[in-house]
Amino acid sequence: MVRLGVAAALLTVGALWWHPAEEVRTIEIDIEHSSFHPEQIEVEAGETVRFVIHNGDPIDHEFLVGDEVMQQIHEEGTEAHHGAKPGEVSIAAFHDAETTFEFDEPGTLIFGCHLPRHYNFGMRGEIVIE
Ligand SMILES: [Cu+2]
Repeated sequence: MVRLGVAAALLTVGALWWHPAEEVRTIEIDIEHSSFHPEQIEVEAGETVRFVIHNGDPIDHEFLVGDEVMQQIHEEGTEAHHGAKPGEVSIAAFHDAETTFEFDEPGTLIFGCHLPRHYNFGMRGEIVIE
């Protein structure tokens, strides 16, 4: 009976492990000299992506996913720290951070940093959702 129980447990773990809906893709993003690399990302509608951001700069940065309107709100806003909302995270100098975001609909979104002058300097990238 113990052996059966173990086999059943292993099967359950296996089923969860391989279930396609559980799949989360990891995309790594590097920050160097106040710009993101890569600057363009392609994802699929319905996909959940875990972004791991490596900040190689001696200053703090942010990684915020959203549309043009959202980016403008952050550009004018004063939120000092990010981390609680999906797709929004602050990355301290020479540190790594991660955030997970689910893309529902096809279209284009932007990721950007809104510390003073960074976004207009070009600290942004594009996410194409297919
Ligand atoms: Cu920045």
